[in-house]
Amino acid sequence: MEILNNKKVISRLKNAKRMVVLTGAGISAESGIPTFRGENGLWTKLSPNELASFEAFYNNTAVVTEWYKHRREIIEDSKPNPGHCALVELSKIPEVFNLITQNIDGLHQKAGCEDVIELHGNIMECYCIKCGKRYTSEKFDEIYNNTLKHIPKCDCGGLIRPDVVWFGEPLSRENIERAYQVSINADVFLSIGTSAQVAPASDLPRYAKRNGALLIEVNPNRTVLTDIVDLWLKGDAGDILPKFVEEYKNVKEN
Ligand code: BJW
Ligand code: ZN
Repeated sequence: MEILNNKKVISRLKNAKRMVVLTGAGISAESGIPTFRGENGLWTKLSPNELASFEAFYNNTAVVTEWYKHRREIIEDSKPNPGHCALVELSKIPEVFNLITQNIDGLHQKAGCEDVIELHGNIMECYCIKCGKRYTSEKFDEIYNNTLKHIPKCDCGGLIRPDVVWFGEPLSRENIERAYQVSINADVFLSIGTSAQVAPASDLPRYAKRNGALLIEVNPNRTVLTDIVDLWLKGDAGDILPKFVEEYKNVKEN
């Protein structure tokens, strides 16, 4: 059974020149990385506000540091799945392709995507909150292992934190501006594996649609976007995306 079976959708895909993809935690679920919300979400057990904020890090440094170290170890052991790989193939088809991710796991890059707009940072990088000195994960681990209470500190005495964006923190201006720009110009916008609940990333699909893009969602579950999308491809990204890419190639060629 074909997943692209709607004439209007096919004709808009055929004429599309600019495609934008926004990914969330769901695309990495099949690589063994837990999502944040939902049934198997990280935060069904732990409250997001208790962990992913600067206040949490400052007041409970050991707990938050341990949480990130644990997640980094899962990510280091993980591999891109067929969903990530299909996006590399997809990137070669339209004239203009942009990939925006909320994920901090670097799996799109591991799969071979060269230009990824990372909205929420990358878990492999760290920096000192006082002097800004940057630390690799290897250096971080070295300091972590040599610190009695597992609270890594910089030479200057400042705490070392992961280079991710927590609640209440601004996103990199350059990245979010670029993300808005490409989304507004998109002919097709794919929202993949995100609950679309966290702003400003969650605004991007809506802006794209308002500016004329065909909006497609890939998700096994309904989200706050599902009612406004032009096409909901219900299922796991690792299953849907390889099929989507094959059928999209045919649409473009015929
Ligand atoms: C599958 C699948 C499969 C499963 N295939 N799919 C009220 C109070 C306080 C704050 C706010 C407020 N109202 C608005 C805000 C702002 C806030 C916000 O949006 N909060 C909402 C929760 C209400 N946003 C911010 O604070 C942002 N900053 C900001 O606004 O700054 C303003 C500012 C300006 C100037 C100066 C100062 C400030 C920052 C947001 C940062 C988000 N950070 C996190 C943590 C990153 C680090 C880390 O990983 O620990 O980013 S939160 C977390 O959520 C993470 C994710 O990137 C993000 C989005 O989650 P995502 O990817 O959508 O995952 P899930 O789990 O929600 O969904 C997974 C989906 O996959 C589900 O739909 C599944 O069905 C699906 N799925 N398996 C495909 N196989
Ligand atoms: Zn420092």
